[in-house]
Amino acid sequence: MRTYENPIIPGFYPDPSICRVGSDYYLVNSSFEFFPGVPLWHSRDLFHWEQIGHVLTRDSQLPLQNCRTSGGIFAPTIRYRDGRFYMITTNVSNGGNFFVWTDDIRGAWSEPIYVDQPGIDPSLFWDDDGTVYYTGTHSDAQGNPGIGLFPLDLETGKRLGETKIIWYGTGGKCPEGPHLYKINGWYYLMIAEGGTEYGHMETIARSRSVWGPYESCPHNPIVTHRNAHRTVDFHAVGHGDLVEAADGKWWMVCHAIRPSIFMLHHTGRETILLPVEWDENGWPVVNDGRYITAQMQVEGEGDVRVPRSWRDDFASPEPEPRWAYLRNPDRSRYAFGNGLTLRGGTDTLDEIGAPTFLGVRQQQFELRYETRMQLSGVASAAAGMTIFHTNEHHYELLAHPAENGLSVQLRRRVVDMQTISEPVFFADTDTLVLRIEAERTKYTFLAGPDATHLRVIGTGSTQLLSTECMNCTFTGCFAGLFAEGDCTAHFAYFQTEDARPNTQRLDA
Ligand code: 6LW
Repeated sequence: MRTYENPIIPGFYPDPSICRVGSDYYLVNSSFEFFPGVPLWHSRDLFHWEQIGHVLTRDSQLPLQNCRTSGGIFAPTIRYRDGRFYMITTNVSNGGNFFVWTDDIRGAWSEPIYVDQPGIDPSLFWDDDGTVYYTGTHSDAQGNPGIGLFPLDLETGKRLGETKIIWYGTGGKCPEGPHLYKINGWYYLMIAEGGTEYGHMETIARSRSVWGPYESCPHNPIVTHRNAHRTVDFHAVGHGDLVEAADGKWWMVCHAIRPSIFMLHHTGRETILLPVEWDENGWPVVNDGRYITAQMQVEGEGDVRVPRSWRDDFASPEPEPRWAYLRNPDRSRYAFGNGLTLRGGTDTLDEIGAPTFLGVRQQQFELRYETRMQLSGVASAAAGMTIFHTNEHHYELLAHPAENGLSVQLRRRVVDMQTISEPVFFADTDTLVLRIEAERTKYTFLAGPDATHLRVIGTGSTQLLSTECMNCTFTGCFAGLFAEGDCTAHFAYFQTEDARPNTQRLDA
């Protein structure tokens, strides 16, 4: 037997969609107001994933200027057909539903081709006769939400027929995240229902015609944790996509949340992997009907651990794919190669703007983040390291240039509350080591002249950076570097270390 860890892609990587080309798997996630858009992953075995880049890498593909928190890019779908990859998604803040394509999965993607269809969660399906169909959310004339279908011209993005609702789901709210599959002569339509919170579920129906009528699976929902006890590893399981592996086995990727404490989560909706069997009546059974766990046992050899520690010295002229900007960046304020240099601008982390910010998604509860920063500029400017969820929910360890040294404080913003700690002055230096110790329910912020002489500057609760404390966010916490105002900050490295006690490390 093989043990693998869920999430297979931890951190704020929601709404996964997957496709297989030979023995290569590709997976994409939604990305909202963060740039580049639609993280793109590759695997050869469904368990080990490498981010190979993003799909939307140009401002012309991804206009996010001033988009609201949790605006921008909603759920994507990735599909492959006749040598070409397609990714279809929604920019809810600018333009709506569109798709892009590429013939080189590690190269650039096309300009957006917009589709004249409201709603979200678009997907593409090729029928045996070559007709391409668009499915997505759609409401009927009475406003009842369901899943709409229409034929699509992939050259132009033009619709080739009216949208017809083919299924309303099983009665859960927000029928969404549809994907169509043709398996053994049946058209299967799998969707998410119940909303992406604790009532989330996956349901499926099938028909002999793509236009329906669709018959609901007798054991729907095929996966949900809506009735699970609060102590289970995952909640809000849903928004799935099916894939047949090269060996003929079936799997589902979907997203789930890991509460830090009851009903609160701060690491976003994360991608998990679920084994799927087909029963004697041709209906899918997910993980034998059992709840999904953090340690999954399946057939196979070799246990799989998700990496937790890494270091980036910013040696290359471009940021590694794990890094994200907030909305479209002013690239003149970033310099990579031999460390990272940030120049502050007028936007701060408090606004719906494009502050000088570069972050990585927080992927585990217990991590140690560290950097070394050299700072110069005016006393009113600031730079440092932040735990950022939205412009109203962020904590930062910030340094101000001061007369003959640096003054360090912990600034915490939670909606209308803002606290700033007493300044700690470090004399005769323009360089500090900054560290954030992340634990399940708190962050500890430290600074000092070197990694062996750090002082605690302050602490902050993870609870107040949790999604449930916000007005609808689909995102999660980042650990990031930032600069505000007239200053230049040079970061020699950014390091993430597994901070679990040895007793909890399966690979220790
Ligand atoms: C996604 C949709 C959803 O497009 O949230 O709540 C949207 N469900 O499926 C953003 O993740």
